[in-house]
Amino acid sequence: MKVALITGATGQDGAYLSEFLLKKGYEVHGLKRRASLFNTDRVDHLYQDPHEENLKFILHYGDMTDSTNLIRLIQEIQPDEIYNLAAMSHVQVSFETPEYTGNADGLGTLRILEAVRMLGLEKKTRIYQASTSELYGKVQEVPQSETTPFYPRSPYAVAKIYAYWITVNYREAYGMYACNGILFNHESPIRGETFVTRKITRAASRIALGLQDKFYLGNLDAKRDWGHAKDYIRMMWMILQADEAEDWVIATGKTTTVRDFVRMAFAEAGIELEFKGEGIEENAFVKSCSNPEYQLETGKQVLAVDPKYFRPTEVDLLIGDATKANTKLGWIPEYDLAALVKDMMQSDLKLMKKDQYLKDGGYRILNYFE
Ligand code: NDP
Ligand code: GDR
Repeated sequence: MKVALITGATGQDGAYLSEFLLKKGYEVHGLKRRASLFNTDRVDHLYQDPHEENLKFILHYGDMTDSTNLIRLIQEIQPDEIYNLAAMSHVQVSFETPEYTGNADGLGTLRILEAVRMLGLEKKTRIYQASTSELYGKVQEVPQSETTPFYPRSPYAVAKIYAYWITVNYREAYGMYACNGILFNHESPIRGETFVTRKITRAASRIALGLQDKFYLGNLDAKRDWGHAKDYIRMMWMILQADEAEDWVIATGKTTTVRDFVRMAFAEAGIELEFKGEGIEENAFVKSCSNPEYQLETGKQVLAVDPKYFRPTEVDLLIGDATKANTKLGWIPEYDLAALVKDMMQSDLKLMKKDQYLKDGGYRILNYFE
């Protein structure tokens, strides 16, 4: 039985990966942070009472900023594979917390690599590093592949570039099996609520159900290559099963504007939108509503641009070339963008109905505009 350690096990990817590895028969250890409330929603369905015997899913308290903690855990767990997914992963927030982001995302990766080296596990433990299309930043070349030069545009991307290169360096210097997965944006029904896709599917669901009037976004022109997290976590595992330790781009090869993602999400609820104006003057209105369940008037405004969501430096266009992963590892994504939007909208419409029941029961419902 293989043993895996997943940092960031409570995040979107960590939750899907934990489930995936458990199904493959792994013993899975996850790092979770201490919080003042329970923060394990995404993995609660995998939870096992720690008093049981033969536990297969074990969560440990830890933090990427605490070397002693990471060294002790790796020594105790002796993992065959480490998936380093923990990170302050929000690009806009990294402009507000640049030092912490550098520490957790950049130095945190060094701490994992160095712990494995110090403990003499270089030949036993394989390491996956969660690298990102944000490394490409300012467009140098499209589509972006393993050979495209980097030009990071945020404290997050700069921290991740350190993590990328320190992973390559430890591979070359110490012969460690350490790989970067350069993953383009991937989303799901359990995506964090403040990333743009989930913000949109939540708002579209709430507006359809009459729980919210309108919502606000920043740059509607940004283009992203969006895939489904379930397809991408499968590739993380495939990367660590390959004969050679290498770096891999994972992407769908298609790009879409934020504006079109908004259109697709509302369309999933039977709502057609019309966009008017440009830049910070841009707004979206209901053009038609074909779903008799939702009482939306034609002409009702549902979206406005708020410059507070503009980034000091933006990444305008991401589109990935995953030919190497397709041909060498046989990775083919099962979801396209339409299937992803459908999955997210179906889930959020169901989830938001809970709020509708609460509202009908007289409870106050909060709208989140973050
Ligand atoms: P999430 O933000 O959903 O999850 C991040 C995880 O890291 C959470 O479990 C979080 O804990 C944990 N974490 C954050 N800071 C620390 C810390 N200091 N110590 C320990 N744990 C910490 O991210 P995703 O699942 O979407 O992404 C996974 C990884 O992949 C990240 O490294 C991200 O940067 C990278 N990535 C993501 C892409 C995407 O499109 N999703 C694309 C490319 C790369 P908590 O739950 O307590 O907050
Ligand atoms: P990104 O994802 O920055 O690509 O990083 P995010 O969903 O935050 O932004 C995508 C694009 O949408 C634009 N945008 C908005 N973004 C947010 N969050 N909120 C808004 O209101 C809004 N309006 C417009 C952004 O400007 C941007 O252009 C994600 C994270 O998962 C990273 O951890 C990961 O490395 C990269 O994807 C690949």
